Amino acid sequence: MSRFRTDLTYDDVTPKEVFLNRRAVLRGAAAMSAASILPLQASARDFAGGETPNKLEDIKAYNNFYEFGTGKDDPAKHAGQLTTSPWSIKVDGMVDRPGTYSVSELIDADDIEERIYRFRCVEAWSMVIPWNGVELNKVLAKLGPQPGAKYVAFETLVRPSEMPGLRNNSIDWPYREGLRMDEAMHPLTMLATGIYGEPMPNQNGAPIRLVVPWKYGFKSIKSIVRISFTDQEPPTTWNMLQPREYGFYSNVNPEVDHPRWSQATERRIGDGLFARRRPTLMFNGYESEVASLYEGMDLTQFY
Ligand SMILES: Nc1nc2c(c(=O)[nH]1)N[C@H]1C(S)=C(S)[C@@H](COP(=O)(O)O)O[C@H]1N2
Ligand SMILES: [Mo]
Repeated sequence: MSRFRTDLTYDDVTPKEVFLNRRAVLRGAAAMSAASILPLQASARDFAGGETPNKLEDIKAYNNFYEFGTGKDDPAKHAGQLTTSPWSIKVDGMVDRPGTYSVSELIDADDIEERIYRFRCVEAWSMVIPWNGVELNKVLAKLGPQPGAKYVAFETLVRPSEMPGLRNNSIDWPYREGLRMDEAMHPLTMLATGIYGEPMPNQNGAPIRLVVPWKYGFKSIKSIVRISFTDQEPPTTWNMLQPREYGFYSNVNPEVDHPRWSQATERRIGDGLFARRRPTLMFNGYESEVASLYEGMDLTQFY
């Protein structure tokens, strides 16, 4: 982990211990009236520069998950009915071990860790979220991408009986996202299975969702049922809808505005209505880790 921030105080704790420790802490905290932030920071690895994580209640109440409606409170209202077990994920395309996998077949419990990341939505709000999950590269390595595979594409479940938002036919379902292979293999990219040591809340993308902390939130696709390996840049939902507003890369960039609003600042959820907006950081604060992926690319063209 030395390639990341040096302010990680608990590097000697193995990921599994971190996760189990967090569960124990959480049981203790639940016994108290308010869950305290301090025990969390003692068990999680901080990739958010020491910023205070949002409260679980905020993380679960203010969401984008269009399969359940377009309102920020629709996922919390409607996602409870989603059946997340059993769950299967189809793996196909340019890969040595295609097939249909359960979550536990894809993810080794020993690889689960807890990381606090900044999360920046393209609509200029942000949160700080303690995710539980694994580095995506560990899962991809198990599947065996073939040398010709240049991209990984993801799809979300389409189940109209449980997802009222699918009636909105302005989106060509399933929700789709994709990453270039080097982005997918980057150690900051996670497949997340929980938040604050609890199983992933349905509204946040249970049972398994992507987390790419240096990109706008819409790249972090929820409730994944398909992972495909391809040599072509895959179609992605927001780019299909509004190519001028949403590019394939979607890296957080305070210097490249959305055509309809500035990306220079953001509103932190939970800060209160009159709080000062915060400056948005290049690559959401992960510049030293990820800028090299885009060397030589004009970021105003590849937005
Ligand atoms: N399947 C699916 N994934 C999705 C979305 C969606 O509508 N459907 N919304 C995206 C957007 S725009 C954001 S900002 C994040 C929100 O994640 P959160 O609700 O866990 O904060 O999920 C992303 N993943
Ligand atoms: Mo978003």
